[in-house]
Amino acid sequence: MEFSECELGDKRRTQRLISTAAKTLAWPDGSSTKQTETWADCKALYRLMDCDDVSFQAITTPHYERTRRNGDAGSVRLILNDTTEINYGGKRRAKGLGPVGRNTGRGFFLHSALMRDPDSKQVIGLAGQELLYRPKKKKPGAKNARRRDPQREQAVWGRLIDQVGSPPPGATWLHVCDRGADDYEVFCRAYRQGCGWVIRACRLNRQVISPTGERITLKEHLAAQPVRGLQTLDVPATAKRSARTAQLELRFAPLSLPQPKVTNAWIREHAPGEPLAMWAVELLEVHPPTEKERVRWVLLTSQPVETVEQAQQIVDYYAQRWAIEEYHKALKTGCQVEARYYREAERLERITGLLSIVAVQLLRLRNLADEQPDAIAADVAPKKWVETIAKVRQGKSPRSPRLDATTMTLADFIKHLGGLGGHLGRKCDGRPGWQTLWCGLEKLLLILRGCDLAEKKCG
Ligand SMILES: [Mn+2]
Repeated sequence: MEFSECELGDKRRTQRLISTAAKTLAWPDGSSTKQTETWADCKALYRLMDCDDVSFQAITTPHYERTRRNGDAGSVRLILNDTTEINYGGKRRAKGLGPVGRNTGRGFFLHSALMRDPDSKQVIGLAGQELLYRPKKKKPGAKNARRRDPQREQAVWGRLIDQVGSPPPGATWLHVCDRGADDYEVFCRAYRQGCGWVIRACRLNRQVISPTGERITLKEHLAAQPVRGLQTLDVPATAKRSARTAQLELRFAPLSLPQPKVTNAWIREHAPGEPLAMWAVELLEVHPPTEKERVRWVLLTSQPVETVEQAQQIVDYYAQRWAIEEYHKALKTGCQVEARYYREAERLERITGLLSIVAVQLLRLRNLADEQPDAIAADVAPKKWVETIAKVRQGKSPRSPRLDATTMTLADFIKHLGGLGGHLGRKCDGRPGWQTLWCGLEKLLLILRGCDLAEKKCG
């Protein structure tokens, strides 16, 4: 279904893409030769990945278009934007790749917009993506000249917002972005598309206009606000610090953002005449262990924030940004996008297009198990999968010795799928990780094929 609307210049190519995607889903972390199984299939896949009509955009656009139709009047959808680097390593000999990492790796960047329903927490799909290369040498010039440059790397945030476009009538789309997107042009582009935003502020010393018309810095404006709430946050341990519970103060205020002094041609032509009205929400840790470790989120949003509940809603929207980091993991760890051995950048781009949509499906399956653990698995996953899991894993779980496909919950289904992939399922093991799940899926599909063959022979 995901690929049937692709315009690749030939119906047979579309068919080939569909069958390739099905095989990739069955073995997401296999290399192309493993996924195709026969030499003829493999050659056909290589030929497909060699076609000029089969571009990254041609493979992925129908999926984006379907995602963008989502959202009834009155509904809210988050569009989580972020960039990840696809790094094939420094030793990779492939034509056309650019520098990534600290200029030691070779590859490209993938900037994605993932749509999510903030209430059901369901990932809907990708609303747009752009693949980009970092120029070999950094352009010389002063900071201001770089800010005027329409080709600067930061411009991708705005371009993707335009690619995603406007929401259906009555629906609210909120672009959720990290500090990389704190740029006047990004706000303007979202505003012009009729979209809202929740963007973490990067520069706290930027000039804003307070409701009384004063020009002050964002930092000063927030410091002048009363504390509106207190909350705690569990900060997990890392290699450098121990875990702690942070005490946070909540502040919020309306403001407007004036056009910056350093502009570019697009801003001069398209920016609204008056300063952009928005709200700021701040979470500030009161007693941090050191100044460097202080938790501080300053979020700029188009949504009115007049009550503590509304402020917490904005914080919750921003916290849902982790889903795009999960998506990147599904793409890299689950689908092994960086372990594809084509020799030309164009071919690597095409396979990345295919895998980026497969990764959405994988992420969706695991999220569903997290959010609706008690849902009946047979309603969501293919019935045959559930029946087979129930048979194969019969008696493997001491607490529920009898497995019944009609009553098996989604949480149990994922647990047993992880079990097939080698997850021990002890309390200390947590939930199965990406790789374990795909191992389990791979085995399950092999079992299903065996069953199919046996049925054909006997029947
Ligand atoms: Mn980022």
